[in-house]
Amino acid sequence: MSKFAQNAERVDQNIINTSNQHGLIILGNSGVGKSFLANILLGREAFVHKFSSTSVTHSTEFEEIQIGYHPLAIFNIPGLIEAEQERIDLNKKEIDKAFAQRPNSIVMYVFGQQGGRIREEDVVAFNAINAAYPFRSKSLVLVVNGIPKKKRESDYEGTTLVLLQQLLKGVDVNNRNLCFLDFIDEDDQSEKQRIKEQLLQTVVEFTPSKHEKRQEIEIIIDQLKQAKQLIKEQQAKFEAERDRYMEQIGYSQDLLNETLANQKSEKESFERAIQRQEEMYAEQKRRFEEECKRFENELQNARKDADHSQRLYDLISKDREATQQQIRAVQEANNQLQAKLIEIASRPPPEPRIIYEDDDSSLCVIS
Ligand SMILES: Nc1nc2c(ncn2[C@@H]2O[C@H](COP(=O)(O)OP(=O)(O)OP(=O)(O)O)[C@@H](O)[C@H]2O)c(=O)[nH]1
Ligand SMILES: [Mg+2]
Repeated sequence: MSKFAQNAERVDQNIINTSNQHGLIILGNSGVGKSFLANILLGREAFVHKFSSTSVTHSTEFEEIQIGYHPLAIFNIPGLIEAEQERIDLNKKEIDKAFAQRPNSIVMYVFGQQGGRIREEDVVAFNAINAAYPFRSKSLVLVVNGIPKKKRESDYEGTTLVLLQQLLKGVDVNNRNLCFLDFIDEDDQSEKQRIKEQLLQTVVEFTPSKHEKRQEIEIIIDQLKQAKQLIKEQQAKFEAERDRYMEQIGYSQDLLNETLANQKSEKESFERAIQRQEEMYAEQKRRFEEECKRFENELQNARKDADHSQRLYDLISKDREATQQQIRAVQEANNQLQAKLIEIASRPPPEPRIIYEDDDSSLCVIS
């Protein structure tokens, strides 16, 4: 493909990318509360969620919320790991669909917990999806959902943060992108409002970025046991060496407490979200205009080149015509000469004539 065509394609691509196509892709295993949290963000019961021994969401869907003037698609996607390989493979496809529909997204990965412990399968699924669609720091939010409000240790969050830093490959885990959500009473609207604010205040600090697929999401049921065992061993090692991390845990806990205390009202977080979106669109618009200008310049240059070539072609054509006329004239002259030659060659030889010399009549010359 020519450079010109490539640029034209890039401008086209930008037109697609700069349209208001942003998403919040909520990922995590089955039952961690993805649909429940999506509904809280939407402020209505848009997606089915239930207490169930089998997975609930089986196909990808999304609903849009308006942030300022811009829509954000909130995705409801199946969890990744299930008991049968067939279902896992279907779930992978549904996750692919979400990234295909909104590559420009914020990813929210939800962890469940069992008695406070991070579940191995959640780490395995995280690492598998992250290997397929590398998460970016500026667009990745981590959530630990359903934590009992009262019964946790004072450094539970700090410890979990440091543990996740050990377990999650290739991503930064910090007090800004990690969010702990209480298990709330479903019928208590003020509790739901509190969770919504907490989520929004976290999410607005992040900007959607483009997610490109590097490889297939690799979860193979036969290897799952082994992968989970590895994570279990890492957790046990962390537990055994906990004393080594005490300082880090205390520091992280303080930062998390500070972040929670600093989180502002929903109105302020919405304003912040709008401001972020405006900044993002202004940046995209600027880049798009730059691309258009570059494209326009290239177009003009190509036109100039084409004009120049046309003039050259005209000149050469004219020259060619003059040369052809000359050739025709030379050929004409040549033909005339040939004709003359033939005509001369075909003339009968002249009759021999006898010329007498004046002074001696006995001598003569035959010419
Ligand atoms: N009361 C209450 N229920 C919660 C909370 N978080 C999750 N749940 C419940 O946990 C159950 C599972 O949540 P879902 O939202 O269906 O989980 P999911 O991740 O969408 O699961 P799949 O669709 O199977 O992938 C539902 O009954 C939710 O209502 C919470 O903070 N409080
Ligand atoms: Mg669901």
